[in-house]
Amino acid sequence: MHAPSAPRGTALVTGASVGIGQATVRRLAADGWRVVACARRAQALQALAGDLGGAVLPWPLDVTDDAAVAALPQALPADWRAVDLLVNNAGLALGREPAQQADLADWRAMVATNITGLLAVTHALLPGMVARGRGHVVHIGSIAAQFAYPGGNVYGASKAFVRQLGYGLKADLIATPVRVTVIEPGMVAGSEFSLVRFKGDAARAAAIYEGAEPMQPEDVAEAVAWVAAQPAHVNVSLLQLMPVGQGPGAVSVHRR
Ligand code: NDP
Ligand code: 8X3
Repeated sequence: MHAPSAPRGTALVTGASVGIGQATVRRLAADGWRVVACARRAQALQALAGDLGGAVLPWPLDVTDDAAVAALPQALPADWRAVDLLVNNAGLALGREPAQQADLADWRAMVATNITGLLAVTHALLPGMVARGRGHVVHIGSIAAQFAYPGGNVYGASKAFVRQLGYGLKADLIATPVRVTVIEPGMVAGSEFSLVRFKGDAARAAAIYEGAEPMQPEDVAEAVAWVAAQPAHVNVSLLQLMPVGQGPGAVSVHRR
């Protein structure tokens, strides 16, 4: 547990109800940030805010709800509107079937959340950062953006979009003090990621981590806190982290 430090500003974290997002809210709050915690599950956000006191504003938000996201900057209470740090964390994988067997609805849901939802939240909050001359956008991508694996098809592609968007935003923001970072974690347990991916099949989800020593949500939260704490003239563009027991995959070869 980190002792609270001097006030740093206002952060907004999407997908804050569990997992990496929740750990990030806790870590940022400990660093002195006031944090708007967004996700669909209001009760979990309330519980989180209850734990952390006035430093956290629970804000139920579905990132695929275009109207709610567009209204966000004006809907937030006046003293929470100047978001200095946006952590685009809400995301999911659905299914791990080969592309030729995948469910199109799963593909659409991943695109709607990981790409379109992330875009909408960024579009809503970025102009304010530029106008105020202060801001940092952190995307939670994935190593799947770079390393393809069987069944990772659209999930990996959505995270490749996230990485490239990060670079593109930085190019557009080059004459501003606004920073952009993409954090790409490898295997993280202790979240609902695999349970969601396998649609509630707990045994299949647990098998992903069997015998491995994955990272925990707190490890990624630490990376978010670190990039946000760099001096204002330093922009960490891309940060990839894996557990020690995970490495870049070999190119696949099919042998008859
Ligand atoms: P979890 O499933 O535990 O958390 C996902 C979070 O996203 C939840 O808080 C969920 O909240 C929220 N969310 C999902 N859909 C929406 C939506 N439409 N609107 C708002 N919030 C939404 O997974 P992780 O914590 O593991 O994943 C967080 C991020 O990290 C994701 O982007 C994931 O791709 C990425 N990642 C995860 C890795 C891992 O191995 N676990 C590795 C690399 C990256 P709610 O259901 O309440 O809306
Ligand atoms: C989550 C990590 O390897 O399951 O982004 O795609 S992986």
